Amino acid sequence: MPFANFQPATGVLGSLDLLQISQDGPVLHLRLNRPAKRNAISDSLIAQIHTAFVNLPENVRAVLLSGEGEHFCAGLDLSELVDRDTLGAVLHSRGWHATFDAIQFGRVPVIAVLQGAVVGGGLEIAASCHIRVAEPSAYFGLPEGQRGIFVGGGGSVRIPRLMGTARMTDMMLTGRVFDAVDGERFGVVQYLTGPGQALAKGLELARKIAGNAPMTAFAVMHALPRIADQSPAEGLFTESLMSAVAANTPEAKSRLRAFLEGRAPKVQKEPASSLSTGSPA
Ligand code: 1HE
Repeated sequence: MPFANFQPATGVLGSLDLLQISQDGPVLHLRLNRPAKRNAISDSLIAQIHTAFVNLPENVRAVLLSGEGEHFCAGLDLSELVDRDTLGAVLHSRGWHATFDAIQFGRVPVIAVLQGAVVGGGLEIAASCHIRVAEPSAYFGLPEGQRGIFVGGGGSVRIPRLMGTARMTDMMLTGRVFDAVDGERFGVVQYLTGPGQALAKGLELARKIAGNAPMTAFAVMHALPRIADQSPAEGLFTESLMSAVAANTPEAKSRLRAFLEGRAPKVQKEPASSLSTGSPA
């Protein structure tokens, strides 16, 4: 258990043998647990990730997603790819979409903690999370181009929204791999930490996020990306509806009252920290 106080999950979540899941209060830590295969995503692993995200305990408010071992995730388990026919391949890709949608459009924000290889489907799962924290060892690649295949786990939709279509095109055509510093520069990584510090930083962020009003988490996760896909006029209209819904929750009213009565913290600059540089994006 990398964190003191975290208790191993029980029930459905405890039965998933390719994941290690533990929980401390509102924060759930989900680790990909196939380090001998560099956490390559097999059919069983993708199914278990889906099961985990659609069965999060009611009291969970934030999830930390990390990979066991030196690499976050080596992407698709290539040993399972060769025997699939065309329909099987389409259905396989749709299964990945369902799983990564369950992450991106689930109930609670997910923070990915990245180290070593974040490649292929590993970058696709990281892109479906809401915040990415990286160790200096993290590196990013899309070897699909070199393997003669294409992304199939939502990468063509999510990755350009982080780094831009031109950078993704370059990665796929030339096999370009970039490091954690460029990952932050290109908008894939929001926090780049010192060595061995990303999990702690991820946990700190998860605890902060878990303290937010659930409606705010919902609005950020569900309204924000949809508004980004809408025309400006539709986006502004959706924003008005979402902001009215959020402002009318009892929790928003009590938080606003607390500020007006001097009981809530003011907005403050973060203290300079050696642990993290926040990306300007
Ligand atoms: C794997 C996989 C895998 C490792 N599928 N078995 N992804 C890739 O093209 C990345 C392929 N992997 C690598 O380039 C390297 O393994 C790593 C850079 C990630 C790590 O290198 P290293 O030296 O630490 O490990 P290794 O010795 O290469 O691998 C250890 C074992 O993991 C080895 O198995 P073993 O039985 O010989 O010990 C590897 O075969 C196995 N392994 N990666 C299967 N990916 C929905 S579409 C998504 C499309 C994609 O994701 S394409 C990208 C696929």
